[in-house]
Amino acid sequence: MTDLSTTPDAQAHEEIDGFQLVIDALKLNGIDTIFGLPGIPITDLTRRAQANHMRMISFRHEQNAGNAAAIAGFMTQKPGICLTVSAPGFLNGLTALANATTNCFPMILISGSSEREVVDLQQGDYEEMDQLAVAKPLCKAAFRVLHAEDIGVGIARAIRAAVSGRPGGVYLDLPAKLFAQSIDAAIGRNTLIKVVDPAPRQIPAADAVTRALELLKGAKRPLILLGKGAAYAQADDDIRALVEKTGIPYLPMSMAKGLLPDTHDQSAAAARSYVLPEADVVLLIGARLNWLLSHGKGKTWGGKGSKAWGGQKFIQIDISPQEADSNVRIDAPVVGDIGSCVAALLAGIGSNWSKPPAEWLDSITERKTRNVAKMAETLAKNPTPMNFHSALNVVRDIVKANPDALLVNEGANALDFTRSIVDMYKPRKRLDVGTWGVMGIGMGFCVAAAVVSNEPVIAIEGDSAFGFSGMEVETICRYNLPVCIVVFNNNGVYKGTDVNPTGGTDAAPTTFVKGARYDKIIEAFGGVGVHATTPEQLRAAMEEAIRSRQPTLINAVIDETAGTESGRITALNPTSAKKK
Ligand code: ADP
Ligand code: TZD
Repeated sequence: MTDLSTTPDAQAHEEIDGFQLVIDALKLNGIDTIFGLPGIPITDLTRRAQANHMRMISFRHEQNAGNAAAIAGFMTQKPGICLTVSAPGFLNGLTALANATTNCFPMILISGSSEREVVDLQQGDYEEMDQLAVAKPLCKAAFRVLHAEDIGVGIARAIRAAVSGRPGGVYLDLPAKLFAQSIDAAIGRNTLIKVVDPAPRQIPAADAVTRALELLKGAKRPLILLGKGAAYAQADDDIRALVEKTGIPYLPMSMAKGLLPDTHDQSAAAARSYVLPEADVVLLIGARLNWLLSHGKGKTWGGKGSKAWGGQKFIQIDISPQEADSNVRIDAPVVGDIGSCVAALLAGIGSNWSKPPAEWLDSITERKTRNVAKMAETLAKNPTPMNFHSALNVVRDIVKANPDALLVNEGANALDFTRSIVDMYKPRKRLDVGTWGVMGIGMGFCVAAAVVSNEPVIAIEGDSAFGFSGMEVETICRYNLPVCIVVFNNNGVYKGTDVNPTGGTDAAPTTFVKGARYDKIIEAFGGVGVHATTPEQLRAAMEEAIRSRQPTLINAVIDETAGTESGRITALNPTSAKKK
């Protein structure tokens, strides 16, 4: 009998499986990193990704891997990839996918899933769940691939959906059986797609640009608002040129800080509560008029009642044509990608644009000077115990001395004070809780920030906030990432002073173990733990962490009476309307 395997034909026949096609499809599209957590059915996919020289960053909980993928997407404009197992792993990753979609970050959640026939008949498979149906309402698009030949199309569609138009989260369902399918290698490779122009430019209409310029030209008290869409767009030079050529004061939203250095003359951040109600024409660049901007109306904007329009005219640059008029009338929507829109405005502005009236600029400068002086006074105090201000005065100096470092930030007071006290100097360096104000992004963002940028990462974390992703300290140590975590430890959520009103032994719902030593957690994994009770100790520890690039966790003890309920958004906290 002839041994067929030795015939020339059989030797030439090479097969490729689903695992390899997934990896090849991602690599073909310039995706070189996966954030995930192994298990059935994707364990071999994680191994083979690493064997194929992808960076496979393995986490302790999928939500953190998902948050890492999302912020990698924000930083790079390429979809961040999160890889999970079925049902519970998928659900753990789903929060991050929904959060990415809400924040307009491009991300693809790839989850293995159980056997379709069993799932669809609800016969009780291992980790059975109709994941595609669950994901659909929570992301921008969701796809499933059943055949190895379709992997190329599946990945291509997922990439396009994530990064084109308004970026967002995409779910890709890959059933267990797909990975083991083998097809002819040449045929298989031919099915892969290198996506051409995944996020095509969207040029704004000329009349929309003219309308916007007319409105801006007539303004007496113009204001520019930069949102995280502007940071994402990577049109940094043109945005700066637009601000500087027009001479219009600007306000950066949280993650747009650093797009122009916060110390820029035209920054009106220190006079925010003055410029919002006083402005007559507001140019929004990649910022939505959602709750973070008080919906563009009400008292913040000079309106008489809580929902009354303040009289501002709005120009809104956004890639989503549906965004305009979501909260108040937009007089000049400019729909397109920010790079193209800002370039078109710049071209229309020409060289003889008159700067805003001096009266407007002078009154802003006056408020700024006053507020900055007041803040400097507060920052100079050195109370015992340390409070948010004296600790953040240190962080402010460290970030100033290390402008390339990334700053991850979550908490309530720890978030609000950091945002207003710590100046940023470069674009896309500040990564925070975003549109939802979600806790738990901390360590996932730190891992991605370090992996993507290779720059030092500083995390300023409320003690409650840190708890949501704290176990990833092990991940940070395992990959030896240059991350310096500072836990602002005030013994609880918002502060640590609540007591159980019944006098019972259970702790109050907002409090934690007093005097907890978060620094010990990182020591368990070989990192550097520091217990800091003074600004001097905090400064020395942060300087050393940045110098050494060693994973470091500083337990910064903050006065437990400092801070307010929900930080700056106390007003959103419902309390009983019932008269006491
Ligand atoms: P912030 O929270 O900083 O105010 P938002 O997340 O509310 O910012 O708004 C970001 C906006 O930017 C979204 O409406 C999104 O559609 C838009 N956007 C994101 N990327 C681009 C881009 N490349 N071009 C134009 N608009 C964009
Ligand atoms: N759960 C999730 C996922 N997100 C949330 N935002 C909350 C709960 C509610 N929440 C906030 O909005 S801030 C916060 C919680 C629990 C923590 C505040 O305490 P902290 O910070 O210790 O992190 P401060 O500095 O002590 O205020």
